[in-house]
Amino acid sequence: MAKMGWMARAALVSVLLAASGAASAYTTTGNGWNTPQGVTEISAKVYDLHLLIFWVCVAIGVLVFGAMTYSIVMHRRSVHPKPADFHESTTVEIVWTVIPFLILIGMAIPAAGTLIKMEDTRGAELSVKVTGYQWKWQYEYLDQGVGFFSTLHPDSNKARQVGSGIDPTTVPNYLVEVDEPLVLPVGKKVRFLITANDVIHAWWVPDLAVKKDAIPGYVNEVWTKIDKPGTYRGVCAELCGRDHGFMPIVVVALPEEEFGKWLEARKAGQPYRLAAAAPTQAADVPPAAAAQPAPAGEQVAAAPATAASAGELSKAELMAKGEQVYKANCAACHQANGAGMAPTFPPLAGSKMANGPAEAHIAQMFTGKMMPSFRHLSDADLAAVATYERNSWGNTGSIVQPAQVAALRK
Ligand code: HEC
Ligand SMILES: [Cu+2]
Repeated sequence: MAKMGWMARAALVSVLLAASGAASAYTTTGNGWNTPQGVTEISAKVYDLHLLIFWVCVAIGVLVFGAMTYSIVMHRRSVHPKPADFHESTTVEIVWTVIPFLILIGMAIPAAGTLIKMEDTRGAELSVKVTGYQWKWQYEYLDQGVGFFSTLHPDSNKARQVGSGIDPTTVPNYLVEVDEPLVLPVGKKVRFLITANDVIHAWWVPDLAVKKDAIPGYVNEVWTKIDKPGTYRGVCAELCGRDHGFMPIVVVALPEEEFGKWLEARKAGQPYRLAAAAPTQAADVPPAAAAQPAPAGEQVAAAPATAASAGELSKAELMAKGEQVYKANCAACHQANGAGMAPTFPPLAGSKMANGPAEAHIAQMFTGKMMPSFRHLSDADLAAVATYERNSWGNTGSIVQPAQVAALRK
């Protein structure tokens, strides 16, 4: 074979590097050249299966292309001007039917074993409902009464806007970071109930070897048991509309005890803070009240956030949190500047409700008429977003505390 020129070689290497780089950009256990081994028993099995099938393909490829090349070279017209003229050999036909059959059986046995294991959600110790939305994920811990939305991190979101002027390479974990990750315990069997609220999405985290369609009206089941604490990233894997590329997944796996602490804190309305992902804070938040980024792998959530008495939040805290909740949940219809979109979506700037009694405002978020209900948000999130609406765009409403929301939650 002719020697490959250095240019061709460089081109091949860079194509391979680019391809592997794209595939491994957000896996923790990938080596850049292969599918990741992952951090679960199933992901290890999937990896082994992948390599097994890969080598079977390589062997078949070498044999088939070897035979073909040999025939083409050794039986070319200049050597054999008169082609052989034979037809039908029963023996050959039986051989080339039986061999592929055996190869298929040989691959199906380990594959079926792994598939059956993947589907076996029995004995799960924790159930999380995962709902895909255009364009975010919702996580609900079914027996713990905890639930929240997980959306693209504000830093990535800002940088991705056309003409943002922000160099994406300066944004940590660009497009694979979220405002609040899914937190899971290590060493526990976690069952996911995966569905969607609008169109088909797919929940995919390569390091867990979990990839399942999220289909409106269906609940798909899948499970994982993570062996190693860490942060594992994924993306929506089903083309789901304009912002399909902007609904990443982040799973933080914590040792059991830390997970328990997180759960308690989350029940009290404290979201998990990723190290590199302190949400952008409103300028008027005093440093003591602002949630500080935690050192890698640690959670701030467990620590009491402020000196405020249990459950009570300061106005600055409510405003900062409220702005995030508003941007993630309300701005699509009511607009970031509160101006709404006539005629369907009323302005909140100057709105009677936002300037009137808090009760009606809270009730509106629980049961809108045309507006979807937001009762799945936590008391703290609803209190914060109400406070934010009541004190932005010239509005002069009272502040709302989580307890007020809780009292009206029926
Ligand atoms: C899908 C669009 C949509 C989203 C998202 C949405 N709203 Fe609404 N909102 C409406 C519509 C439509 C109305 C008109 C009344 C109704 O249908 O209930 C409304 C009315 C309101 C009103 C009453 C305004 C007035 O003075 O009459 C408030 C307050 C409000 N929304 C708050 C929120 C909050 C808080 C959020 C986010 C948590 C939110 N909305 C998200 C569509 C939306
Ligand atoms: Cu999607």
